[in-house]
Amino acid sequence: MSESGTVLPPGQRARPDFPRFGLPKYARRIPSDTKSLRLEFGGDAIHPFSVDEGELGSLSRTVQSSDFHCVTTWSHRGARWGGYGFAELFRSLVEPRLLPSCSIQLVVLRCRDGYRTALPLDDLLADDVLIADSLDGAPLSVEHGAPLRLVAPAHYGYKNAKHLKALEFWVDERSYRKAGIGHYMDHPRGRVAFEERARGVPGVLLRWLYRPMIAPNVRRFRISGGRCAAP
Ligand SMILES: Nc1nc2c(c(=O)[nH]1)N[C@H]1C(S)=C(S)[C@@H](COP(=O)(O)O)O[C@H]1N2
Ligand SMILES: [Mo]
Repeated sequence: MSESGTVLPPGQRARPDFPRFGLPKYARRIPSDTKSLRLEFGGDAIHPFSVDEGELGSLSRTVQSSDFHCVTTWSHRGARWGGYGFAELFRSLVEPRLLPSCSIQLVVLRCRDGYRTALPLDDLLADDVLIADSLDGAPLSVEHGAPLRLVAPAHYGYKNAKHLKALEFWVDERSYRKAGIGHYMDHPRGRVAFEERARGVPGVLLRWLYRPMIAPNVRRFRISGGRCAAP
């Protein structure tokens, strides 16, 4: 976890606000349901199941402050997230449903706006990874991924999936990686400290490519008076 007051990771610049952001394709996609606390669990390594508010509420809550780093080089410092620790959620809900002689390598995160990304299970088991439902003491807003989002501070923003719908636990990553060439942007890990901005392209180079895109994209993602439709 990188706390305010420390040096920013390579190539990042702080901005005072915390804009709604993402790939342009998702700018106008607000999920029709941003309220129900339902999460689905699947993938080839577990017995599928789903949880609702009640089961989530039985897990212990945690609060954590961390910096948020978008791959396009903007960072928002000192966000205070509240929610459920991923590791505890995994140990108490997922591990008991693990299929015999299966080990999990990859977790695919699917979102209610159609967005998806993936991380190795080991990265998600870090202490500072949360399934968050609050930000800075208030319920998570639609802008920031209501009702539930992933918070993985050591990973770029694009791994911090908003509007979570399902988590899939896979034995290996073949089925995910072969799913399209569009995935070249999605680095298998996307660690901020190592500037893993994208697969196959040096992170340093992408800084210069991405920076001019920030301002227009922040405008594109601004939610103003009902212009966003359900997907
Ligand atoms: N469902 C969903 N999650 C998403 C995205 C998205 O478009 N849809 N964009 C990602 C990107 S690129 C970033 S930088 C962060 C932005 O989070 P914010 O809108 O809370 O600033 O969300 C990430 N998670
Ligand atoms: Mo991002």
